[in-house]
Amino acid sequence: MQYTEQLTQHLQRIQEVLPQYLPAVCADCTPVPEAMAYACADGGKRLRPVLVLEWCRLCGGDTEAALPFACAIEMIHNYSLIHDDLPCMDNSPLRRGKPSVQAAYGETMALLSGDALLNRAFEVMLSDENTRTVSPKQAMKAAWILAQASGIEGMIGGQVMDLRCEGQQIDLEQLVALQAGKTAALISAACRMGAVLGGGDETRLQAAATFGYELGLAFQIVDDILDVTSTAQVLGKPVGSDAVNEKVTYVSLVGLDEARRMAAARTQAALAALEPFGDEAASLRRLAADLQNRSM
Ligand code: GRG
Repeated sequence: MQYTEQLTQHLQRIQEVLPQYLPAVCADCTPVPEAMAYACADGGKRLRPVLVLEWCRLCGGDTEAALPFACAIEMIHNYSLIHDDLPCMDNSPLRRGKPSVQAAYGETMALLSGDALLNRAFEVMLSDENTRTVSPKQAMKAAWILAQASGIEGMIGGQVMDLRCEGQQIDLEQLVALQAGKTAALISAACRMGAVLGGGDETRLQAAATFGYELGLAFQIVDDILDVTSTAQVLGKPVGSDAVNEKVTYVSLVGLDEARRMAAARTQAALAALEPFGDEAASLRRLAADLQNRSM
C-alpha cells in the first residue's frame, strides 16, 4: 500500500508512538510483552489507525490527541489476528510474512498476548492523560464505539457466524451480515472514532460511519479475491485457506468477475459518502481506490 503524503504522516506518527503504549518487558510475565510487541511490529498496513487520524483531521481535530485511540484500535486489530491464527481458529503458521504469534510463542502465550492487547487498548484510551487533550465525553464515546464494534455486535459476532457457517451453504445476505461484523465493523469504528475525536457533528459522524462500512465491505471482498488470486509470498499469510476451511466467500458465491464488480460498487458507495467534504477528502478518495486495487 502506498499512502498519500497526508496519510504517510499519520503512518509515521503511529509507528513512532505505538511501541510506547505497549507494556515494558518484565521478567515475571515473559514472554507476553515480547509477543505483544511482536504482533504490533511493522508489517501491517495500519489501515484502521490511519483512518482514525485522517477522520479526526477531516473533522477539524488535533491528530496528536487522537493518537492513543489510533494505537488502541491497532492493538484490538492485532489481538484479533493473533486469535484468528490460533489452532482452534485458522491454525495459521504465517502472518505478515513471518511466523504467526502462536507459531513463534506457542498457543498459550499467543492466547494471553491477544487478551493482554485487548485490555491494553482500553487502558490506553481511558488513561487520565488523554483528558487533557480530548474531553472525557469524547474519550468515553470513542472507547464505547471500539468496544461495541469489536464485540458480539461486531467483530466477534461476525467471527462466530464465520465459524458456524463453515461447510454450510449461505446466501449473499448472510455473507454480507457476516463480513459486516467480522471486518467492516472495526473499519467503520475507526472512521467514527476519528470523527468523534475531531469534534465532528452528527452529519459528519454519519458520513464516517457510511464510508467505513462500505470501505470495510469492499476491503473484505478484495480479501476474498486475493485468497484465490495471490500467493503466500505476496500476501505474507497462507492463501487458499477459505476453500480449505470450506468457507463461503464472494468468489465461491458469485465468481471472480462479479466479486470484482461488487468490490467496485462498494467502493463507489464509500466515495459517495465523501462528497460533502470536497477536496479535503482527497486522501480518503485515493485510499479507497488503492484498497480496491491492492495486491496485498
Ligand atoms: C475473542 C477468540 C476471539 C477472537 C476475536 C478472531 C476474531 C475475534 C476475529 C477475527 C477477525 C478477522 C481476522 C477478520 C478478518 C479481517 C481482515 C481482513 C484482517 C486483515 O486485515 P489487514 O489486511 O491486516 O488490514 P494487516 O496485516 O495489514 O494489518
